[in-house]
Amino acid sequence: MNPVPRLRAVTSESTKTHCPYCAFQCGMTMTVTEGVRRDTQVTADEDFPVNRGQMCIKGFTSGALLDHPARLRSPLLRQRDGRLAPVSWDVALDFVAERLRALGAAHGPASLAAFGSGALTNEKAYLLGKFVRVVLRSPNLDYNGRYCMSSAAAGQNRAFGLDRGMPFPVSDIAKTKALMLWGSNCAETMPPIMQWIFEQQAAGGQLVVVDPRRTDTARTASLHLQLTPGTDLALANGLLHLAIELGLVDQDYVARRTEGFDDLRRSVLTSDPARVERLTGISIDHQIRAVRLLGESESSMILSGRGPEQQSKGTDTVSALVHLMLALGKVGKPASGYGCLTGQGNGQGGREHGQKADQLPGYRLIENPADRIAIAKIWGIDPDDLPLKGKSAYELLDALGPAGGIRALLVFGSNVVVASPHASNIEAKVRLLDLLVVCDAFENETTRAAHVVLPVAQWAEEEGTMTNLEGRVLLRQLVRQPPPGVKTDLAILCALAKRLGATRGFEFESAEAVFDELRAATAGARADYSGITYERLRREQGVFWPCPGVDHPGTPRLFVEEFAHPGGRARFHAVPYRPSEEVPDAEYPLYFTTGRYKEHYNSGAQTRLVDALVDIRPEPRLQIHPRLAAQLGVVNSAMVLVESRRGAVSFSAQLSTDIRPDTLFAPFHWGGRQAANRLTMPALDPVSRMPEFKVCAVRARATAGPAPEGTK
Ligand SMILES: Nc1nc2c(c(=O)[nH]1)N[C@H]1C(S)=C(S)[C@@H](COP(=O)(O)OP(=O)(O)OC[C@H]3O[C@@H](n4cnc5c(=O)[nH]c(N)nc54)[C@H](O)[C@@H]3O)O[C@H]1N2
Ligand SMILES: Nc1nc2c(c(=O)[nH]1)N[C@H]1C(S)=C(S)[C@@H](COP(=O)(O)OP(=O)(O)OC[C@H]3O[C@@H](n4cnc5c(=O)[nH]c(N)nc54)[C@H](O)[C@@H]3O)O[C@H]1N2
Ligand code: SF4
Ligand SMILES: [Mo]
Repeated sequence: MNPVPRLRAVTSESTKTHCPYCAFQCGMTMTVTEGVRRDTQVTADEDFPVNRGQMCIKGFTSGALLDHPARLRSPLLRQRDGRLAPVSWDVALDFVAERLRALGAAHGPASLAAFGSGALTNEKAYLLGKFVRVVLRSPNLDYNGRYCMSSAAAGQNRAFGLDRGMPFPVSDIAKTKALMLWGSNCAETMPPIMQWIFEQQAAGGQLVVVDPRRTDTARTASLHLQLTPGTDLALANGLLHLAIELGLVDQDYVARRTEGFDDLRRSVLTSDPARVERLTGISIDHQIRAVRLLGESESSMILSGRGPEQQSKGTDTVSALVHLMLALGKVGKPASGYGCLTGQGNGQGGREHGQKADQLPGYRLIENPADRIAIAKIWGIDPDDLPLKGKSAYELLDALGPAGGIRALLVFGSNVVVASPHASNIEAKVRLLDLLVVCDAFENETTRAAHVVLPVAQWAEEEGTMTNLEGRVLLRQLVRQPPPGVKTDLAILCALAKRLGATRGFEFESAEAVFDELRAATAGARADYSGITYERLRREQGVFWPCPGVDHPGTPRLFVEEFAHPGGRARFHAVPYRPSEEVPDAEYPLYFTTGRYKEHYNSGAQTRLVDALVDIRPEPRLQIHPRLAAQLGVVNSAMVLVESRRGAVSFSAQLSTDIRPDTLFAPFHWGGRQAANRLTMPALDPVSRMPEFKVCAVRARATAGPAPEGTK
């Protein structure tokens, strides 16, 4: 397969594309200059209507990844002496195919697994799903979006019958009178979004932020609710209780557009403000102020981030946020409703096209007979040959090795040993595999355990579509040719399929050809892309799905008239409060929570390679309140040993009154002895299977050196 047209040899050429990192998918212009050295400059696209000429420092410095000296330029194969050594593509692919065939024959297809990513284009997510189901015939495919968007997706599906992170465009933010950012630190995690929030404030709008830390985002708010970690569900139910008490419920809307309100109303009777204050630490006054702002403003909006979602009750918490906005009659109204700020570059599209254990393309479900028939027809197979649903991300990784039954794992776009909860467990589990294949542009903590590493093209070196946080499908254009020695993910999947005996279905000339099959596979499905073409995407500034025909304008706003459940009504679902799986006690008396720095991205596999970012943020710091630090005898920059029931990490202390005195915070962008995830908790949400990244119990003490190696 030759997916990329040849680029003219020129000294300097500019191409419009999008950022490699987050779901804001800033439009950017990349200028490649061929001189003595090849240099790639990045500027923000003034015309793209989402970022409007702004970007963050990660996007501006992303060009450094393209010609980076650490870039992989040849497949690597683990040798007898334990080292990874360069080999040819034929040797590497033959080896992988042969091992997959042998392991599948010995242990059955379910022993072969793959792990995908919200960083993958729609085309890659689609083809990975097809490869695992059709070629490997395994149910075990899941992806890092499980760690990211899964609770918001499950909560929205339950209430609305459909999940599109934001059911309205980003520009609606500027028009809402009251905005509540619930557990999102978007000033650091999506900086250009702040222009819409500042516009909203300049027009007299109010901003409320719910976060246990006074973040850069919280600092811009008129009301900051600095709640106890893991108590969001209590607060959300409490606000609904107050809305009922204060007569803020839109009775007419509830009667016309929803069902199940009576049960819900009864379920929040005990969520009275005094109890909620005791659980969350948010005063009754502040509860009343917050709910009045949402209920009495002509338009109001809740946008959630990972704070409330990355909990073992994340689905219920998102449900409670949605309930509140439904009860206030806001969902589907102009500049109003609930939305979630999707995280990864293609966190939205990545969850629609079948790399999730229970899904087929277009939000079809792998255990729904009609969906199986529709997709089997597109793929030219018998529906009975499609596997059933497989294990969720953490459960899949936890099952690696002979005891769990998964013998081979292919990873596309995730640094699983850094990003997973209870990381030392996953570090140990990947070493039990008979075959670990990692496709990446760089080595990272996960490739250290790999038998084979396959070097891939990066975002600017291939075409593909991404779906941003608004549900806007956009085209990443080819900016420059990939360097010699690397292949695209699509080419790797096709080459492996061929070696494993697929005679058809994996012969694509281009990413566009894969997209055309995806369009057909989603026709008539909930996430319908059938009317979106590359040609349109080149002309238009993205197209919002669902888009069921080439003449259809796309759908920027959902739920204006009806919801996606049969009958068109939104559904309430009682979600009583329950505490986090692990809460502080005498032995482990503090909360530990995790999140992000502006300068680093996720596992840090990419941003730790960019000097300009490492200069600003060379290491993770432990955010700690000065009162707690004094109790521990810790001064600023001193080392603190933090221990949970699962592991220990030493961090340099960063004293700050911005955090609650009962809570410690660290970012998860580093691995090994600096990995915050050695401490975190693998308790999973019963519906979404989201891990409890945001809450666990720890103890802390002053220490002289790094934490000891070894796991608990
Ligand atoms: N700079 C940067 N930007 C990114 C990323 C990155 O790694 N770095 N990653 C991208 C991705 S994949 C994602 S998912 C998004 C994430 O974007 P955000 O959701 O903004 O990111 P987080 O920092 O994980 O979490 C947000 C906030 O939740 C708070 N929090 C912790 N515990 C609780 C709690 O119990 N309740 C509440 N209400 N809040 C709590 C934290 O203090 C933190 O400020 O960012 C995207 N953008
Ligand atoms: N404690 C704690 N842990 C967390 C979180 C948290 O808030 N707290 N957040 C969770 C969340 S929201 C997320 S999204 C995960 C993210 O964490 P990870 O799943 O590790 O994701 P990344 O670090 O973004 O990317 C991993 C790799 O993908 C590669 N890559 C990028 N694009 C492509 C591509 O197109 N093809 C291929 N083959 N490779 C590619 C990069 O080079 C990088 O090595 O972490 C989760 N872990
Ligand atoms: S906000 Fe997100 S998309 Fe925009 S430049 Fe930063 S990382 Fe890239
Ligand atoms: Mo994420």
